[in-house]
Order: sequence, then C-alpha cells, then structure tokens
Amino acid sequence: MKIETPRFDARGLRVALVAARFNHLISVRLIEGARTALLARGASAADLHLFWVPGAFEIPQAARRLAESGRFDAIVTLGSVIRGGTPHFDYVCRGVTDGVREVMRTTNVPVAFGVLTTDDIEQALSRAGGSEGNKGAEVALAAVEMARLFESESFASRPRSGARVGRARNAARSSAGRKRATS
Ligand code: INI
Repeated sequence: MKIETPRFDARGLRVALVAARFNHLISVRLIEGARTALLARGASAADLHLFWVPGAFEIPQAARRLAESGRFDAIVTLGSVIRGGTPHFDYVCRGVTDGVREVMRTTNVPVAFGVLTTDDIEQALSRAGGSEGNKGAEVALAAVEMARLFESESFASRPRSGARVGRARNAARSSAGRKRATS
C-alpha cells in the first residue's frame, strides 16, 4: 500500500486568516495560536495575511472571495459563537459551518474551520489558549496538511493524467478493433 505521509511544513505557503471581530477577546487568542503554529512550521510572516470580518456569519463570504482570488494556498477561519438565550446562536452556527463547508466543496483551496461554538465564554477561553489548548493552532496545521496533500503528485496529478491515459488507451483499443473489423 502506498501511503502519503502527512506533512506540516508551512515554508513558502501563503495563508489567509479570516477572523470574526465579534467576541474579539477569543479571536485574538485564536489568531495568535494560528500565527505561532504557522511560524513554528516555517511560514514567513510576510506570507500570512489577516482579514477581519464583523462576525462569524460573514466568514464564508470573505473566505470564498479569498479562495477564488488565487492568492492563497490555504485559508484559516477563526472566531467564536457563544450560546445566548435565543435561537440566534443556532442560525449563526449553521450559517458559518454550512458556508465554510461550501467554500471547501466548491474551491480547490483548503479551508480550515476554527470557529468555536460553545455554551459560554469559559468554554471558549479554555479552547483559545487555555486548558484545552488552542484550536487556532490546531486548525492552522490542518490547513497546512491539506495544502501539502493537494500539491502532492500522487494526489493531484496522477488521477487526471491516469484518466487521460485511460481514455487514450480505450480510444486506441477501439480504433484497433475498428481496423481489424474492416480489414
Ligand atoms: N457573531 C459571532 O461571531 N459570534 C457570536 O456569538 C454572535 N452572536 O452571538 O450573535 C455573532 N453574531 C453576529 C453575526 O456573526 C453577524 O456578524 C451579524 O449577524 C451581521 O451579519
């Protein structure tokens, strides 16, 4: 079995961070986690670009524009949605999760999901550099891993050229078959 070994080397990768200003206290910690993890893996500070958006709900639209710009190898989305007393929480959560998934599905750019969805601010703080680690760092490395996976020769180009070879071989076979039938 061939195994594509996961790679977390961020050297030379251009990464966009899209962060929600809502719950700013959490976002800045997630950003710091992501930035530190990317630099530790060899990314250059000049290749990291932070884009603020008003809230988590706006993240997918910004992520799509950035993905389609062709300027970035990976996108890291960061923010936090904290449950309040109304169903608003559920709508914002659904909007951002469905939206980010849609950007992943419809563009070739890796998009990491680093939007916390928690019951209270304590849960968010513990995941933004507290007792549960820093999700910003975790998802930044997920973005790097996916960018490296997509650029690997066996993942990206072989199936396409394989399909071409397959089609060419089939065409050659049917042409040979036609020649035999007519000779
Ligand atoms: N945005 C967040 O990022 N987190 C939240 O917890 C939140 N709450 O609770 O309302 C939130 N709302 C704003 C929303 O993301 C949009 O910015 C707003 O609706 C304007 O489109």
